[in-house]
Amino acid sequence: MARVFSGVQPTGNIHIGNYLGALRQFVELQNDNDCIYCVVDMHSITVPQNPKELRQHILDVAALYMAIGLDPEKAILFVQSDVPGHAELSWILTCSSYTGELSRMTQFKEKSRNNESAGMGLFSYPILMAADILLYDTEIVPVGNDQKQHIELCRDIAIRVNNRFENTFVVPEGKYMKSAARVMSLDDPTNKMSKSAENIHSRISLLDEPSKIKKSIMKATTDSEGTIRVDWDEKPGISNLITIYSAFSGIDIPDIEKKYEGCGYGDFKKDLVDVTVEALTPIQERYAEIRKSEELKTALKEGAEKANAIAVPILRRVKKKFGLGVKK
Ligand code: ATP
Ligand code: LTN
Repeated sequence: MARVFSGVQPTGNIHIGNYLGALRQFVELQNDNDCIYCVVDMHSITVPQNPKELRQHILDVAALYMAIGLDPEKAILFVQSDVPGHAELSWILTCSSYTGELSRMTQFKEKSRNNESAGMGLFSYPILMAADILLYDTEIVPVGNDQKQHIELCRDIAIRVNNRFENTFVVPEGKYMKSAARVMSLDDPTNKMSKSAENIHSRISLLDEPSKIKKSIMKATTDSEGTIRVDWDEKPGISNLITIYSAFSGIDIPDIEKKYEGCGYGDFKKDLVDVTVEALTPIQERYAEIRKSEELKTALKEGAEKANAIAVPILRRVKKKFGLGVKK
């Protein structure tokens, strides 16, 4: 049994990129591992949030966790700010990090674009993420490919501290999906599908209605060649759609290419709409039930208590190594 930890931000619009790239593996891992999954609300305030909407989005993501099959009896589900150790460890790690390594993070560079008034939270975001992971002696972190650089930074910080104070942290490993680890935007397949992109047809959210799914897929960017085959360099749009088809249907990519030999993009896209709607409908039905139930809040409250019980002794160990505090 390995300790597994991962988190998702409560920023609305959880999309099929988040699901296929990360959330899907959360479910598989919960049967044979000691899993902890968090709604990282403190990460979301790195950009301004409307408090009322944020509270709703926290519950939305937690309900989605359960709707995709995470079971609070098997995995700990909780909200980051309900466990104070995340913020505390984050400061300790801040003092073991370098401004240089943080300024090299591509996510920060993209989001701040050299703007002097870019938030400090955006800059130190990867340190809070490292704290999330190290607070639980995590061994495995299932995430999308886009998080590789943040995981490497977390490992670097853990190793650096261990070199100073032996056996302070467990050094974690990232776990990335083999296929669909990076789902691309439907309107610009050279960029990853993102919650924050302006065009809603660039993504398919897990809670989209069939008519919206259809519109987004039918509008998706392809190319003028007209054959259904994967070629990420020349045909990123259709390659992305085939990958999504494969991930939802469980059919291997070469079999999909064979099945659609001689067919046009229109026919393939129509089938992709059906495959996607079929995969998302049961999730949406469970979501509607869980979101309005009391079971959700109870699960999160119990989850926070269980998470805190694991975090407290680990934080005590870390503080002791650094010589902090006098309370036993
Ligand atoms: P976005 O860019 O859409 O705002 P994010 O990475 O900021 O996404 P999170 O909610 O924190 O959003 O991400 C949850 C998980 O989804 C992470 O493990 C991340 O790696 C993964 N993920 C996000 N976008 C994609 C994508 N397009 N393809 C595959 N995985 C993704
Ligand atoms: N930065 C991550 C979300 C995240 C996370 C974590 C993922 C915050 N803390 C700890 C894994 C482990 C992202 O996906 N954007």
